[in-house]
Formats: sequence, C-alpha cells, structure tokens
Amino acid sequence: SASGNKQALISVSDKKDLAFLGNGLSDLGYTIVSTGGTASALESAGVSVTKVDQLTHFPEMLDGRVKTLHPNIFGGILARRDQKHHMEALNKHGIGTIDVVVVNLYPFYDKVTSAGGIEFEDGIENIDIGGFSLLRAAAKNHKDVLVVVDPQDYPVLIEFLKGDGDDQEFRTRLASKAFQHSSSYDSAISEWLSSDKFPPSLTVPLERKSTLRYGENPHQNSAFYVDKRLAEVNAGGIATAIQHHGKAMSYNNYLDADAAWNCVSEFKNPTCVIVKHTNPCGVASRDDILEAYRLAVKADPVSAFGGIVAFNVEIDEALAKEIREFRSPTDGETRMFYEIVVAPKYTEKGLEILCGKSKTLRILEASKNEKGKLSLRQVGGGWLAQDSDDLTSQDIQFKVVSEKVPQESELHDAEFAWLCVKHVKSNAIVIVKNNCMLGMGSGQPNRLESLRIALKKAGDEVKGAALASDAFFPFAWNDTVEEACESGVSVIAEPGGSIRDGDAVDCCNKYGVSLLFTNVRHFRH
Ligand code: 93A
Repeated sequence: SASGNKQALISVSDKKDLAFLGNGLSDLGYTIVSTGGTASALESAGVSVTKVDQLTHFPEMLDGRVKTLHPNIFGGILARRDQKHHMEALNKHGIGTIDVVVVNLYPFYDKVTSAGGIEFEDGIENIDIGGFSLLRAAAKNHKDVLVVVDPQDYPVLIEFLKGDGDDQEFRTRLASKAFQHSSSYDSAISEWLSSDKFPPSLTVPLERKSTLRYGENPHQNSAFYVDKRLAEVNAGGIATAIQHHGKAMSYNNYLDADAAWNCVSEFKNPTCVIVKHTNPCGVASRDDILEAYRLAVKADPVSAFGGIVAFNVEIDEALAKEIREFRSPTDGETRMFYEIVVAPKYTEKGLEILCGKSKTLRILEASKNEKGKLSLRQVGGGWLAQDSDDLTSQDIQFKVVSEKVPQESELHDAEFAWLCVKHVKSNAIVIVKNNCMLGMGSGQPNRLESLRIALKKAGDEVKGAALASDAFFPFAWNDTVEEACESGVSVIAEPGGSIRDGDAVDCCNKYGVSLLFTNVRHFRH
C-alpha cells in the first residue's frame, strides 16, 4: 500500500465487538481506515485509525450520503493483484490496496419494520449505498480481499489472518455471505417501496442452517433454511429454537415440532400438547402441569408414543421426572417414548433429568412465534402465500344459535376445542371436556369419518363434552350433526355458513344440544 502497511477498511452500523476487531487487526499490523462514526468508536476503544477523508481528500458530504464512494477507496479494493496494469494504475494514482473490508449496512429492515413504523424520508435515508457497494466490490474481488458482513465472523477472520496458510474456500464463503446479505437487503427495499400491504413481492432471504440426514424419506436429500430476516428481528419460532440435547433434528422432526410448538403457544394456562405427524393428538390445560401432561398422554397413548411433547411452561425437576418415568396408560408398564420435547425454558435440574432419559431425545428450547408472518407453501412450479392464521379466542365470538344456551363450563370447553381444532388437519373434529382433549379426527376426506374417529377415541367420556369442527357441516340429519348429538355431546362449535345451517339448528334443538357459530373457518389442508 501507499503507507507500506496492509490496510483494512471498517465501516459499520452495528458497533458491536469493534474493540476486539480493531485491536486484532492492529496487532496484525493493519492500518485501519474508517468512516466517521466507526472511527470515533474505534478511537474510544484505543485503536488508532485513518479517516477515509485522508484517503479520498474529500470530506464526508451530503449528510453522509457520500463517504466512501471514491476511486481511492474502490480502486484499492477492486484492483486485480495479478494484473500488472491494475497495480501500475494504483501506483500512478497513489492508491494503496485494501485487503480486508468489514462492513455492515444501515439497518434498513429493522428500521422499516420497527414498532410504530417509520417516516418515508427516514426509510429512504436508511438505504445504504456506499457500504453496500464496498461489500459487493470486496466480495467480487474475494480472491484477494476478505469481506466480513457479520460481527459473528470477527473471531474467525482474526484467526484466519493469524494463520500462515491461505484458504480460498474461506474467502469464497465470506463473499457468498456478503452477496447473500446484499441481495436480501435490496429485496427488503424493493418490497418496502412496492407496497406495505398484501400481497408482497416475495424475496425471502434464506440461509442454510443445516443439511439434514434425509428428507421425509431416506431416499430424499434435504436441508433446513432459516429466514434470516425473521431471525435478525428475533421473531422466534422453531427455526431458531436451541437444541440442548439429542440426535440431530430430522425433516419430519422440524415439521412436527413446529406443529406442537404453534399449538401449545395458543394457550394461556399451563398446557401440554402432544403431536404425532403434525396433528395434536393430546392436549390438556391444568394448573398442575404434571396432571396436564398425564391427561395429554391419556387422550391417545398409542399415538403419543414416539410423538412430540410440547409445554408452554418451564420444565422443572418434577415435570422432567414425570416425563422420564410416566408409563403408557395402555399397559401401565412401557415407559413413554418421545422424539422431541419442546418448552420455552428448563431449570438446570429439569434439563439434566431429561437428558438422562435417552441419548436420542431431542430437547428444544423455543421462543414464541411472532404473529403477522407470511405462510408459504410450495406447489409444482410455484408458491402459495397467505397471512398466517393468527386468530386467537379473543378474536372469536361464539354465537348461540340453538334453544339451549351452554353453561359457562361448556362454553369454556367449546373455546378450548376451538383452539385445538385450528391445529388439526382438515377435516378436523375435536372433542374436549374440562380443558382436556378427549379425542380428535383429522385429515379425513369426509367429515363424518373424522367425527367417528374422534368419537371412538373419546369413548364413554364424550357425554357432556364439547365438540368443535374446523368447517361447517354440509349435512345435519342422518349425518354429522345428528351422530354428534346422539353421542351425547352437550355443545357443538362450528363456523356456520352452510345452506343447511337451519337443519343443524333444528337437529341440535331436537337433541337439546347447544350450537355455537363462530363465523370463522380454520381449514388446514
Ligand atoms: O450513505 S452511504 O450510503 N454513503 C457512503 O458512502 C457510505 N460508506 C459507508 N453510507 C455509507 N457507509 C455506511 O456507513 C456503512 O455501510 C456503515 O453502515 C455506515 C457507517 O458509518 P459511520 O462509520 O459513520 O457510523
């Protein structure tokens, strides 16, 4: 370089770990070139810096819109070290090479998605131009320039520079990360400008989190991707859950854990949900979470075996012991076996006991999914996008349309069944009594079959229970509604909206059953 030293350019919005980075690079003999705010932060951490304006001979201008955009900076990054005429051009103009570029951009996505929103002008000012160009220039010339966009990579950068060997793969990986960042950055801007309403122009920035052993079946390759933007704003969900123990998560594990976590997160009271093949097959709420757990298993012990257990409360020693020891109600002997346990928290002792249950048991700590997210599904050659189904029981009114008015406890059970049925594949029927699922029927192409499965699982306990259906009943007499009434349920909750709603009302009146219309459908195809 012109100064004879190797140069590193640092220009960052996120000033995290700057002292570590600055000192690390200085110790390795780098001259550090920096923009205004970054330079101040480095100086106050005791790192000496050269300001960009000393290289560009221009002040940072236009309120910072033009800081680094100059041939003396970009020449030093983009020159091909193996091209004689490139190096001669640098020499001729007194430009030194820049071999390390550390940039992170104005936090555009955070700003435009921040609570309360942001003025349009503010959004515009948060569009990073110079930093963005630095990133792309350095990434283009990654053969000779190291580019770092993520503060988490500072330690590996320093380690790499300390080593004597070179590793093109490392350089390429950093470059790929930089382009991935710039591409999702621009996508966010384009989405913001195009519209703030649905439907969005879709550009989801995905980062491969892991390669999975296989997909839904062993002959299918598979990987797991996190939505980087959601991760950056800590939107929660199964993608960012911490795995404390157990075998690596599989493709099906992710699907099932997601289903269990989404369902259990619906409930305010201490609740246990057991999921098998994405369907909740046991759900119970109790002040005593141990009892909730036992009841959730009891709803369908055969299905619960090998399933996923989720809680919306911390797992402590007592609960962990219960999960470890509880024996299947089918024979009173076999210890229950699970693929995964998910909870928002674990006590130290609770975690220790669960880890001792089995080597393979996956133990996940998840944080609650933020609402208002987009739900995407693939079809041949395209994607379907929709708002996620975020309605809660507070959003739903249960309108009594029968002569019989439900008692408070019956209404409560109907609400509980309604929260469950939302998470069961259509056609979905759920039967609930006393805050506990007694039976469910899922995924049948006809509703009568789902009803019969749910009734069979509920057995004699169905008397006086509440029943919820994810969609309306197209037929009542000699069909679903009448069979439900004959079984002894005391209240039925359904969306309503069928041309034969009148039949459903008449039928419930004949049997003295309460009928509630929610006006909301919860298909899950
Ligand atoms: O407004 S800019 O697009 N113009 C530039 O020339 C420029 N160069 C770097 N923003 C620019 N940057 C960005 O400034 C970096 O990406 C970084 O996020 C930020 C650091 O500014 P400071 O060091 O003053 O805090």
